[in-house]
Amino acid sequence: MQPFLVTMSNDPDDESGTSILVETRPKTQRPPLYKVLLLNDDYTPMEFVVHVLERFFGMTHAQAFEVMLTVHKKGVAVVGVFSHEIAETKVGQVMDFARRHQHPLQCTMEKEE
Ligand code: TYC
Repeated sequence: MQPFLVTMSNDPDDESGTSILVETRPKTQRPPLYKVLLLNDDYTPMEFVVHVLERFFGMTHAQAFEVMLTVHKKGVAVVGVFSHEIAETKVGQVMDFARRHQHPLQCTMEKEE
């Protein structure tokens, strides 16, 4: 909605004096959200990926297995949508965990829309 003009006069044609613009909608916008993506590779064991999805994304074993299979078949899947800070943390946790276990698993983030 358009901001509207408020003047000190009751006459709508009175262009004298001071007026203010009244905002009809707050200017604040929602912070952008980020998709966290898990990428397929040929070497990371399926059980390891399932464990990652349970551990860092709060999925049940059944959910984690289903998402892991989607990544395995399609090459990539969105495993969660978060604020920038949380998405960065999740990506870091997955990448650290995979590296510590010497698996090439890749996790990235991408701005939504
Ligand atoms: N493609 C892997 C395999 O056959 C399994 C896998 C699934 C790896 C998902 C990564 O993000 C991944 N062992």
